[in-house]
Amino acid sequence: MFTIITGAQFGDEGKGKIVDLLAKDYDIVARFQGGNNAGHTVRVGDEVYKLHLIPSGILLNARVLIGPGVVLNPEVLAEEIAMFEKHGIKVDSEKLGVDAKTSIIMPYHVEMDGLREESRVEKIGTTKRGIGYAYIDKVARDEFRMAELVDKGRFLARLEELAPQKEKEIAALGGDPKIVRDPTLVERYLELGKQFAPYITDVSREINKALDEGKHVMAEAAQGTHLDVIHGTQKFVTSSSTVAGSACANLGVGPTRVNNVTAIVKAYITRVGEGPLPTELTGELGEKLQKAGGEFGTVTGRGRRCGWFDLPLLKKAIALNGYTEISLTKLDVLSGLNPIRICTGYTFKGENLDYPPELTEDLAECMPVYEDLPGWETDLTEVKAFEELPENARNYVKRLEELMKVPVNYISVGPGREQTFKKE
Ligand code: 2SA
Ligand code: GDP
Ligand code: MG
Repeated sequence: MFTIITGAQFGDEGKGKIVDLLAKDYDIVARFQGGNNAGHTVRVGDEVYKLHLIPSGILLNARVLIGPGVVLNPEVLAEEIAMFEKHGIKVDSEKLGVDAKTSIIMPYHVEMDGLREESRVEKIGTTKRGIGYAYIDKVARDEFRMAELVDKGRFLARLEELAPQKEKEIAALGGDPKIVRDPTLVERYLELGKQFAPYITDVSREINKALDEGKHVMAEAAQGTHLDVIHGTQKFVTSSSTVAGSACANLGVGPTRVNNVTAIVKAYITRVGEGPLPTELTGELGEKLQKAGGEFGTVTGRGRRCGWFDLPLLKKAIALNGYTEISLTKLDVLSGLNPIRICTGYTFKGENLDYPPELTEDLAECMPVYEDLPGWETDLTEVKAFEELPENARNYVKRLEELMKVPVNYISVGPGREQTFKKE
């Protein structure tokens, strides 16, 4: 069985939590794109794990894989492994595999991301983790791959080949070209390479073999559908493809093998960084949602912008991903709000739209049209079954389901593993 899980909005829908919850039924969980711009939070009891690279299936028995479409900062991977070992969770090569072709984020990529973002008049609001520049080098065929990181001879030869060009690029952005061949950084990367050598694997081969043997494999996306580099709200997007089809291409698994495509959908919407968000709530209500939902970037700590549920954007996400089921998260955060609004369409240049316009600049001009539903006061965080929800909360979920036309399987009412139940 092959399941792909993606975020249906702008990221931070609670992918980490749901992947952790579902991972008990999977033999392999694999990350297929992005890098340490991602922050996936898994809470188990009193422990909170913020994962950037290692898939959120790590806490259960699944083997976890980092695919060749990921951009990997080796220092961050080392920190993550050390963090788990401190918690008594061994992350050896039995548990974790990294593809030989995974692209490496170099210190100069991080530097270039920061310099470019600073110099932009109209910012994107990147996480400044070097993601875009690592992907530029991948596409330009100027990247370091994992196979080079773990082999001193190959690494130094590649550095020799690439350094002159990289030095020019950094200087052009106003940075110090010395970072490219900085001996301390080079030494550190070689050390990390040595540490990671045992983890090298062929992710496509492993997954296809597991599927042939009837095992269960899950692909875990990072960021969200509307941050997709091809289909998202350019230029306010990340540099990888975040939609379900990308899991097949990036992991090297044919589309004929996919069984389920699960959406993680927040009961409202958030966005971190710049770019249009038609239902954005500024002022007191927005702050209230931000506070109640703990809506602060898992990587950067930036406040996330909050808004009402946006159906047109969700319809597009359903089209782009072909979802078979939806896990609805953070329903608890809406307690105490009355009414609760659902954006069912937009007005744009005097017309009514029920689907987002294709261009970002047009989306930025869309005004939401709302349907109001009565709210509820009750705290939902202890609720254990759909029937236990207050009637208005049940009606909100049923109405969303009716509008989305995709069944809701799980409902999440808190960050903990146990704060989840099936809708049935
Ligand atoms: P980048 O760094 O090049 O990928 O930034 C480009 C845009 O993508 C957005 N982006 C994200 N949006 C939501 N969550 C992300 N992860 C972190 C989290 C974000 C954080 O889990 O909270 O801590 O700030 C993420 N990563 C990238 C980014 O905001 C830009 O709009
Ligand atoms: P991801 O990037 O999609 O994995 O999401 P993040 O971890 O960046 O952000 C989601 C945040 O919401 C985390 O702090 C989670 O612990 C928390 N969370 C997840 N599901 C729920 C929920 O149902 N209710 C509440 N209140 N918090 C949740
Ligand atoms: Mg996140």
